[in-house]
Amino acid sequence: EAPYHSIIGVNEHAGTLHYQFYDTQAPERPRSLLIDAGVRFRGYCSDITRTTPAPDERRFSALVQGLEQLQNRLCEMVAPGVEYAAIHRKTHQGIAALLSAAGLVSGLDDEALVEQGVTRAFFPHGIGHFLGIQVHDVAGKLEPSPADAPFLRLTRTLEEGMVVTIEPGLYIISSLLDPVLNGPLGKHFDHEVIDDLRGCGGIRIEDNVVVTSDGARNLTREMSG
Ligand SMILES: [Mn+2]
Repeated sequence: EAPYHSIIGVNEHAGTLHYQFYDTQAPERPRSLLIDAGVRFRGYCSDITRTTPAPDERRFSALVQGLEQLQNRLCEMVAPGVEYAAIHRKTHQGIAALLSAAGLVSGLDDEALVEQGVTRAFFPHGIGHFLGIQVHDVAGKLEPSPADAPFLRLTRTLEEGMVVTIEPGLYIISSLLDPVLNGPLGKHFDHEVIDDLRGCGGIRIEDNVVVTSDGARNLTREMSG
């Protein structure tokens, strides 16, 4: 009853958003595990992601924890009358703060990290999508995606009864990150730390949230206690 093929990535594969090549050997040193999976129930889909660091991955664990705190704050933003794109923008600000707090970047303020496209190199997809009888339910896009969020599938103002995913991510994807690391902003990054994190791939944390009359219910967290 899975509504889509589960994405299960170990180590550097955790940073591949939708991959199709599978290793048949377990890695010598497990560092991270990302599971993006769901179930279909009475015709409706769920779409949940969790990332688990290996116990000895202190730096990666701290990043997972930081992203989880951000994800909780983003879920709390869900309410009727809120523009979904505003939650997406908040994500970029939060990731900027996290990159600095974790020591990956220094000497650039949060605003610059967003404006210069640094946060987009770490978080290249949208904050989420509608969820319903399809996993990426039709969003009835009334407007095109905003210029600063071209991959955002949903651009509507939230209304009671809508169900959305909130799924911030933070990935070490060489094809996106290396141009930034080797560009004019490169001196602001801790290359050694980032190189080490490549082996952990990335983080995504995704919950399913329903808009209520005065706020939201996080269906995923309710079920996981
Ligand atoms: Mn999703």
